[in-house]
Amino acid sequence: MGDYLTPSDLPSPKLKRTNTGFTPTEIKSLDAEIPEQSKAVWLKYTKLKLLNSRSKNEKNGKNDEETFEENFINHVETTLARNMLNCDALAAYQASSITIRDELVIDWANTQQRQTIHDGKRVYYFSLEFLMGRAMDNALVNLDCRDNTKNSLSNLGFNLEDVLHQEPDAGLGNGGLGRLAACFVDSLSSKNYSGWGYGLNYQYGIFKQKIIDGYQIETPDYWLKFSNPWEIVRNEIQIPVDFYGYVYETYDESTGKSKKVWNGGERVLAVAVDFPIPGFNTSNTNNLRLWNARPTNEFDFTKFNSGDYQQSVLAQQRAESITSVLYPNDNFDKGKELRLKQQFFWVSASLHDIVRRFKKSHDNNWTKFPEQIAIQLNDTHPTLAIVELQRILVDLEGLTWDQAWSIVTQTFGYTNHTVMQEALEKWPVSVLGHLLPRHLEIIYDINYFFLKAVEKKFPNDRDILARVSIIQESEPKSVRMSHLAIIGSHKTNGVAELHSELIKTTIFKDFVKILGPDRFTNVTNGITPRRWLKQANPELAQLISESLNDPDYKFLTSLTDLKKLEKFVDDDEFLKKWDRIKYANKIKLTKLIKSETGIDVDPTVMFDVQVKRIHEYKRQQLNIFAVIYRYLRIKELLAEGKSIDEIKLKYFIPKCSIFGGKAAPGYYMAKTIIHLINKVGDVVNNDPEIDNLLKVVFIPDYNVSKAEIICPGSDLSNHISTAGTEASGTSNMKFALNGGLIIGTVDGANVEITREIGEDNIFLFGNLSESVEEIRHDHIYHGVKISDNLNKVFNAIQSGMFGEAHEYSTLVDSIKYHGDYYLVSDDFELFLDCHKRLEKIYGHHGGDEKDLDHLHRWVKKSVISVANMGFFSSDRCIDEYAENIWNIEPLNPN
Ligand code: 26Q
Repeated sequence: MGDYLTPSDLPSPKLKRTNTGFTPTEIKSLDAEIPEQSKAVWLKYTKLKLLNSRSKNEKNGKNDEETFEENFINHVETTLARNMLNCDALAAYQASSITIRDELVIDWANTQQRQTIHDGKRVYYFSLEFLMGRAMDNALVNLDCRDNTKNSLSNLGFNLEDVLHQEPDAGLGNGGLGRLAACFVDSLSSKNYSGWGYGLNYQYGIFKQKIIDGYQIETPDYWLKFSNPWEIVRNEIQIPVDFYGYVYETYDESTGKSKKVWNGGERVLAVAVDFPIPGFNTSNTNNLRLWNARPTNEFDFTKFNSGDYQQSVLAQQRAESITSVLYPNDNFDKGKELRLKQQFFWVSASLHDIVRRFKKSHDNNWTKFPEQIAIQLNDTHPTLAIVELQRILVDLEGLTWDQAWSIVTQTFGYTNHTVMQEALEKWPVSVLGHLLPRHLEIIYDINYFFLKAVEKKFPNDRDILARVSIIQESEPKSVRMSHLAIIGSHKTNGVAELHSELIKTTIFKDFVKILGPDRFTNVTNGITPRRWLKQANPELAQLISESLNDPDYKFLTSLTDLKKLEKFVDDDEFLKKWDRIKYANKIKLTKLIKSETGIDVDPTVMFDVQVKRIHEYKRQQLNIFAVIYRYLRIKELLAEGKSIDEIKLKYFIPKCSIFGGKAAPGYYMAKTIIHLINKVGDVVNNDPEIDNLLKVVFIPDYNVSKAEIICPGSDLSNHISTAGTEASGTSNMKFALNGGLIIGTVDGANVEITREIGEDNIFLFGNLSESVEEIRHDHIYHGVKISDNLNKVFNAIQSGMFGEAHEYSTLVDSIKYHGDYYLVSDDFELFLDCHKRLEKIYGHHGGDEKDLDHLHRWVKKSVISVANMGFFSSDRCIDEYAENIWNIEPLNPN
């Protein structure tokens, strides 16, 4: 926490100042020790409220623009050691960021001090991923100083957009789960909660994707190349984390009982790096603390003395590899020891940091721990935190097992993000026991006590014990992290209603029987409207602000206000303005496409988008097969002598299919899908007969910053996962909030989006989740039925139309001959039909303002959708967690 105001020239105080913030009593005594003369000097200049200082906005009579310019130039000349003559856009970005950060840090220090004095409950969001994207634009939006900064930069000779583009994305996540964590910390600050994020400061974020010859090539994302102006390295906060070693039992003289001692074999230091998280329209500024792994100064003297100096140094260097790279798997569990090491390093450092802060104000009053602290586990990745807290309390603090376990379970909540078996985390007992021998013992004890209770409750059911055991008696024998997470927390939640129902009735149904239905709940995901509306789509946000007569953009923290937009649905002038903004956003997207792929796209055609991680369950293959079908059919019609105009009028509206997304580097099938999309693009886009009827684009290296351009520029987006597989999806919300319509299956949050916006405003198709199991069974026993249309698509692929046929045989065969697990064949015709339906409604728009049909049919749906998306703000979501799981309340800065 903020160890602000520790001036070296203050006389050394009697009270030891630590880096866990000051309690009110400490402030008084520290204050009393500082000579009045020195205090006067501090008070003259400080911006912090610690010493009852001046208000933060007093700026010596300068206006905001002048203040920015002065601070900017100061940072260019001193911090960056540059000057007017050699200040390029990168330097301008760095100086701007540090200038803005200076503001943030004051709010942040004041917030931390206020929270410490208030001494209320705080939530800690443990996530191995925070997919933050760019920080500068977001800070400008949340601090409401974008216009001033734009003017100042222009006065200084720079263009704000160019400067913003210098910032690399903070890509510390794979996809939905990581971006959700980023939206959550934004909402925690904006809604005045005391909430910190805890994670890892990877040196390499999610890889950069290049497309070469249609293939995905991964290159490293060294995002810290030019240093990171947003990070505050807290070199003084160092927490040792141990691995390996052995456990022994000893007699504890103080208690007269025996106790376990873990003697670690390798020690690594966790060094804190803090990121201030600004709230929108509030000075509440929370902290995101990410850890760097650093070697200790301790040396392995056994190795040294045996002459193995080199080895000893190498082991030290090994330490840094722990936080070096983000694992690039999304929804797939791949058990590598380094990943487990990352997990323990992170949760152990975070917990010791939290416990240290707790002990400072509450000594050893452990029963207060769950009244002061809530910890949310973002999926099972931080599950070891349950075991580590139990170890801290029992082995290090001397609590009894039961006392400790009660504290542990009251403290933790667990969020599940998947029902798919291949994504549920399991660790071989041997791997876990080698890395963390004491933790494995504790896991066995937790399991023993749990199974004993289950046996008591269900004395005649032997099978249930094997099903719910934390230990899976498989080859290799494994630890099921989800079982441990459920047992060690007081609430488990899913991330959309359908998903939360599914976990209760399928993968965790035994736990519902044992623990009761109240241990499970739903919190439907949300997104932050600051980034995903104001920042990504300033024109639409402005139109909304004007139409709602809300000049301060209050709707951004009260998103259900959007409902008032409904009164404009029959106002043609309003619909035209709305449509013009969409068109302008489509033009921006065509520029991105041109610069990324060289392809010219006509902005008047329908933009049909699917951007997300590439995964068989998300079914990009279904989409590209439908595109191939469309191409083949257009070619047939042309061969029959039909003109392009006739085809446009009677068969297909002109459209551009836009794809984007990364495949996990080891995921062959996903990479094949990317290759097919690109090859189809090559053929279609270079076919001189096709005109603007069809284009196929793959935007390389899809990331948060590109999503900010793509979401506002789509007419239609695809959320077409096999029913029951996508826990929630959050990009569906981003598109809908920006006035795009959705084509989707009855899956994840699509269900609730439909409920909110109305079924006339979304295009749903496909088999339902309750039928999936039966259909799969059918595929295996009666074979997969391929329709004529789909067969034509397969034949085209197998004819070599899109490059070597054998490159796609695994993909095609998985459907034709290997059970079509994701039901592509079952949903294909339904998908085509759904397209016919929605294209009739879209009409032959062609960007024509006088096309009232398009306005009244399509644009009207767009307005109604946006008007009813208020529910999907991550603010609502955070309020639900606060109320139902964390039991915390906001702390207003005023
Ligand atoms: C596990 C073990 C080893 C290595 C990696 C992983 C791993 C990494 C990332 C497992 C899963 C993930 C990410 C999962 C994810 O993003 N899930 C998505 O979460 C979103 C937010 O709740 C949902 O909207 C999506 O439906 C869900 O797929």
